[in-house]
Amino acid sequence: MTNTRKGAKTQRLSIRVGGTLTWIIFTLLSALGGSLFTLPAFAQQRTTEESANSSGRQFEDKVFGRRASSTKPNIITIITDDQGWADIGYNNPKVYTPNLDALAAESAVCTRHYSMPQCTPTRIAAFTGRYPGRFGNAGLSASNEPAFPHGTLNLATFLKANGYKTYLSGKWHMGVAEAHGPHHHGFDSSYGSFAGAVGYYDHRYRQRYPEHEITWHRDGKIIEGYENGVHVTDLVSDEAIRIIKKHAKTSNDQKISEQDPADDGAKTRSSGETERNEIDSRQAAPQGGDRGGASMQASSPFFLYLAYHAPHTPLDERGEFVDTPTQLDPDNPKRWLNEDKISWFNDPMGIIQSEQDPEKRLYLAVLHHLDDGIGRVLKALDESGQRDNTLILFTSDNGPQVNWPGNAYPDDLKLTDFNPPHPFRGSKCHAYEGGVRVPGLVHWRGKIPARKVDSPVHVVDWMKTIGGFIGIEPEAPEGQPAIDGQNNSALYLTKADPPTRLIYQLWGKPGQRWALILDKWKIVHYGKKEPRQTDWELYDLNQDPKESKNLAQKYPDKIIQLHQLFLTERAKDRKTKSNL
Ligand SMILES: [Ca+2]
Repeated sequence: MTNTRKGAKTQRLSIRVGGTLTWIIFTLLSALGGSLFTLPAFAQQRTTEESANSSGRQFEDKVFGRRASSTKPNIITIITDDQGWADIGYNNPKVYTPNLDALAAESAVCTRHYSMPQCTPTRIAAFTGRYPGRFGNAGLSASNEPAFPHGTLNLATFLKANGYKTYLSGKWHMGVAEAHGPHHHGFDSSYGSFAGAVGYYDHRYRQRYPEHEITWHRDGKIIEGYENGVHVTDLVSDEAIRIIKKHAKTSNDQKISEQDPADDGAKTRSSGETERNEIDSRQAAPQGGDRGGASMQASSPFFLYLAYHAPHTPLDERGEFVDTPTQLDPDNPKRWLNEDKISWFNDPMGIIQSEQDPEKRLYLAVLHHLDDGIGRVLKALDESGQRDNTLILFTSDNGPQVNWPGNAYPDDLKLTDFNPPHPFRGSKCHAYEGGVRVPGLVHWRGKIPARKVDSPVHVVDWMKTIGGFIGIEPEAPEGQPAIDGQNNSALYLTKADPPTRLIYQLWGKPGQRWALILDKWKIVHYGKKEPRQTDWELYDLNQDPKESKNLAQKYPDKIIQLHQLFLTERAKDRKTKSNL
């Protein structure tokens, strides 16, 4: 009955097609909050209907229409956990991530890709297309509370309503009770943890939340034994690979494997669990067009939300020694026990081995393992012939964790300054660049030119941008917060002029951290009370990406302008304790 209700909700979603550039302009004007200041050249050039119509036709030809593929691409959104801007090889040669670097070499590499300052807020923004404050205060920092109400338009319900099979592999953390799990928010299949960071080998949440400690599930049902003993990066990657293989066409281009992703994972579960999953999978079939068996499934694209737990603490890399938690070697306290025999601590370039600090070396090993998992997912796309028809968006949920107290999990290590140095001010949970400026890639082989994109983009853009790629505009149902963000598909596909970009940052408890970005300008304030105009720091991110020189005194008019824009954004937030 639950699934029947879910399907009815999905069908009621209001979807509007077309008018894409007009919509971009509307979004831009809305974001700018009216005529508070002179529109930049980009906006001025496109404010006439004639210009919009002409450009719109060109845009739709390239993006949605005759010169583009008429087949909707598969979509994979990859979010890693606490991977900072410098925790990837293409930004930092001291990090070994060859698969991500190879992906970057074929992608739009977003040099100013923003997240929110922490896990749950970023996931809300990425998944719903709204800033987390639109739903209430509960999602302004990492939270176990429900992140948004049932029925909220999100990537899964949006894409499911448009013919996609929808999958989650990995971390959810947008309401960790079963009643608010991903299986209630549009996923045909979901696998991983309801809660946030888990132990890498036991897949349990933090000990101080006993009601949420057992969290590893498939389709909302706790998996007996939590897949104990298998590294979380491998579990999440293997699930993604199963999904990709499931959607692969066979040589006759008609049939695909009828094997459900749940089947391959049955080895570690009871037969009863597997039977329940098969039943649930059938019940969760989409309402239209995908009920006729394998040949029908072959025509359905898939959406995979691939949310890795790594490289979040507790860091733990055991290799083949799965019964031995990561620990220092008593005979050589600068080395980890068995380190030389664990492949993740070793790479062909010798990059990881050359790091002298064992804690940093452990972190690099975690990144190496994560990169390997993503590489295996990409390989599955290649080998199944689906790479060219798969759009991939990659980012991290926030900046790096720098220190970790340990003891939050069994065998949890205390770590001090364990991240590689990174070039920005602040780290995880900060509104300064170090907390929110993260790696970002947009990849669609043969469609998106490989290049650097230096204009600011944000995960809150994903909903509208994906809508742009598939030619369908997501629209919030009546009574729901309007969708934030902007459609960047033209920016990636056609090298269109970057629009003026406003980004709104807010992080919650215990103190409030506030920021707003308008292109190169950024205002920041830390304090529990709502910021007044006189409270802001001001930075020029082009000249001073490290945010070292406060220009508030020098440019008072800029402060006035950005403060007014901040007030416009803040007025859209729902200032309630709960998100429900
Ligand atoms: Ca995180």
